[in-house]
Amino acid sequence: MSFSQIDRRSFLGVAGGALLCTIGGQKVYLNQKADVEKLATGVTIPPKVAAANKNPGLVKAAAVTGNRKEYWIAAEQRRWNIIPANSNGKKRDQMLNQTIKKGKTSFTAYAYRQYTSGFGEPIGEATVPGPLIEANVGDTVVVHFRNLCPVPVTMHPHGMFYSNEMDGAYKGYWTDPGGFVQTNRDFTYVWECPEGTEGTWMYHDHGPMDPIPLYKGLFGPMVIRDPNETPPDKEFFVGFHSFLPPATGLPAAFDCVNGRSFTGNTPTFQANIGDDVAFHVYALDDNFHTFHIHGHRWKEPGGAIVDNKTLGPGDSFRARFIEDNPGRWLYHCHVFSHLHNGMSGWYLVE
Ligand SMILES: [Cu+2]
Repeated sequence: MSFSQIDRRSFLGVAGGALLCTIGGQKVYLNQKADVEKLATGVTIPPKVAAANKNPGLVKAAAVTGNRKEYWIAAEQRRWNIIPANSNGKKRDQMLNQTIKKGKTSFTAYAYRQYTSGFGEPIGEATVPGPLIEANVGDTVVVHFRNLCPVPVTMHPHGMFYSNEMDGAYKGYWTDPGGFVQTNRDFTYVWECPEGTEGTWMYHDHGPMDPIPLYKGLFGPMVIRDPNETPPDKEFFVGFHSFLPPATGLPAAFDCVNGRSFTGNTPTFQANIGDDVAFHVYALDDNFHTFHIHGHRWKEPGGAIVDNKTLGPGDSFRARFIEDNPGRWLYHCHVFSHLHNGMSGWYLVE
């Protein structure tokens, strides 16, 4: 079943809908609201986490072996509008030039927010997706993480190298403290970027409430650069994901790019003829997506020329090309039910 097939009637219905996950013994369905705070009360604190709560000295700081790249990031609650109204008070789909009628579009999201050193000052708002984590090959990324959400959440990276303790994943009885960061607690993740980790990646919550916090907005882009490679002139980050009723409490499901839905609300990217352009693309929900840019094509590492690339859940890749085609272009997921449920945006080339 596609998320866009979840209509208001099935949302309000008592039964039906595919199983999304089971948390604390409770089943969560794709088409029903879920109370994540209530679900959290059914989750037992794992023994290593309980022991570390009593004796914080049990959590050993991981060694920093490379050039230190440091971040302070909190997970916070904030109101998030998937389709903000324009200056005329209308919620619009610019691609089809029509007003969107999907009812309420605001909910209380969970979002990552970057701070200055020592959690001194926030650097902007908490956002969906979270702040870009970037490093070079040879760096060690140190993320000081603080959970200000009402349920245990974490940060789990793709692409990097890390020890078992730095996984940021809930593993039931075997969970380490970094995989179960409780409300108002901190954890410091240390992730390595040795040779072979260069690429486009992402990070996301992988705590005991997984995947509900991710569906509430806890994910973000990550890039590890090869210092020998010329950086692109323009680069864009495209996160394909969805906001679903169990996470938002909203009646409708939304297919999104970077936290927003429908062309004009999703990011509008801009480049000039001759620019060396990089699109960093990742997908994080329960569906397969395809990334397509009208009027453009790029070369895969194997040499194949593509203009439409499939991504499964948790996949990521980079499309890089020299800009050669002016115009107002669409970029979008080519699964039609996703495209027409908001997974598209503008790419403007002058
Ligand atoms: Cu899609």
